[in-house]
Amino acid sequence: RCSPPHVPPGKLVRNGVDKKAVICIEGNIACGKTTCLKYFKETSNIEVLTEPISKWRNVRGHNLLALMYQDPERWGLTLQTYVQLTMLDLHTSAMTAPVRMIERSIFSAKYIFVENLFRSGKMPEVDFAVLSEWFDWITTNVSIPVDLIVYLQTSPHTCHERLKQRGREEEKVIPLEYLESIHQLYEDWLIKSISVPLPAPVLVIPADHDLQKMLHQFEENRDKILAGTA
Ligand code: DCP
Repeated sequence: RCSPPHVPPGKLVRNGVDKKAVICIEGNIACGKTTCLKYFKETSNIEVLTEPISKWRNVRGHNLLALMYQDPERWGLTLQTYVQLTMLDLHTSAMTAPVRMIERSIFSAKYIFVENLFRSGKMPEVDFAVLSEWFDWITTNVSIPVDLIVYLQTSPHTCHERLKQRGREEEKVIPLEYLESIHQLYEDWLIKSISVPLPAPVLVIPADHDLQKMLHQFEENRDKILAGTA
């Protein structure tokens, strides 16, 4: 994917035709995705789509996120089916600006969170099979363009500390081991490139640092990120 020097960030050109850029911000729970999205939303003219967590906490009065953390065997499929729907909705909505930044993606929902539930024995194989069939159908039949993945790479320990600090009620039961499993899956996917396909090139940003340093790094990488190139 090339972006010639005379073309401003966010205006990818492929075969001479202007193209919009879609950037997914990925990383472990509490790695700082919200800070990254907020920074770019405030300092550039782009469209930012945050994870529909408020929907997951209230589907016609039901808190699927809380149910999943209380009893993953019973409610993992329920939450992840709804996550898949809400992420599909985000990916397929009409773009309102030349550059779109999305918090996570339908890909990490499947390759990281569903995979983790299954591998840890918390999701029955039959539930995993149904989610996989849905995912395969969607990704075969629906266009989900992604130009760049920005990976906010943290240590699980940092995420655990940030998680405790923010004190989101549903997440109080999350142990360090859970964050370690999510971390491992992210590393296998985005760094080692094993196990599952990469939908786009990856730009890695070390994200264990304090806020000031993180903002500095976002600024340093601004042009690359907004151009959708790694
Ligand atoms: N979650 C899940 N399955 C998914 C996606 C998310 O179980 N497919 C859970 C993990 C978290 C919650 O949803 O408990 C939302 O977490 P995120 O890490 O996505 O969002 P944060 O607000 O924690 O992001 P950050 O702190 O990086 O800004």
